[in-house]
Amino acid sequence: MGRVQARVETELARHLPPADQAPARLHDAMRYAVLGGGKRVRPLLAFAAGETCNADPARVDVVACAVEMIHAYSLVHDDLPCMDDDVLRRGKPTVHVEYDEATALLAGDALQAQAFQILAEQPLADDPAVQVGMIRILAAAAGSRGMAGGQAIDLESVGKTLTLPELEMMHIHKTGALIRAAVQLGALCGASLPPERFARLDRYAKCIGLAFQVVDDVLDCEASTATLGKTAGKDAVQGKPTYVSLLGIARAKELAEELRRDAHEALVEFGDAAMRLRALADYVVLRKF
Ligand code: GRG
Repeated sequence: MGRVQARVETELARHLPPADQAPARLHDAMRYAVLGGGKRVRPLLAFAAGETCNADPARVDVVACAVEMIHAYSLVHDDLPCMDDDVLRRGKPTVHVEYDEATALLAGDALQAQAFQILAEQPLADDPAVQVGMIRILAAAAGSRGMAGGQAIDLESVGKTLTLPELEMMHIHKTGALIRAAVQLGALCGASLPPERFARLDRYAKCIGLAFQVVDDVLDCEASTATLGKTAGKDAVQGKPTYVSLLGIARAKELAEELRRDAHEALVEFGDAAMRLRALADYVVLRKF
């Protein structure tokens, strides 16, 4: 993990505009939002999925950076006063606190655009149609039928009681869509998989996407602000429906375990090639921050 995290940090720094290039304040804010923090779960998943089909790591670098830029943009916008209104992210003041709201808004916008720019500019597949398909996958995952749609459902559901299927639908979009895209794009950087195998990878990604959110809800209750590097306990304060509020903490932990088992199950046919995907399923569920 450390090796991939360090590699991704270098690649992200290379793919972001230099901080001294005009408009310097915007570029500085973009780099502040992306560099020097975060677990890099989505890039790790892209690399691990790439390994299952012998992907060229130089290609995976690009999709890993693009997905992480979309993720970083979503965090910057999510922290704005008009959304979650938070002051702490990755152990640092949020972008609108460190800079200002307008800069944070633009930094998020520009990170989203930069993600698609690098996906379009760099060679990712021998067949151009596959590369266009990869751009489409990220666009769909980030858009109104993916992450942004999930965020809209989230904002609408504050103070409401959701059913479990409704909560799941929200998180499949808000958190799960980008995690699925990370796995799919990593795999598409390598030799093409038979549809049945690709579907199994996707099944794995769906399971860990949900598990990630279940664990996030548990950690929001159990971990401290210092450990998380973001404000703990906010879900309850804001009256947000979560797996913990719906199921209780013990059942939420069981659900995360079930999803971890399902994720492993989806990978059975992959043998050693999926070693790192298995390890990441464990990491997502057993993590402490
Ligand atoms: C603003 C369009 C838009 C979307 C925001 C992803 C998201 C949607 C908001 C983030 C808020 C949140 C707490 C989501 C739940 C799970 C999640 C994505 C947590 C943050 O991801 P980590 O833990 O963060 O991978 P790091 O900092 O490690 O990269």
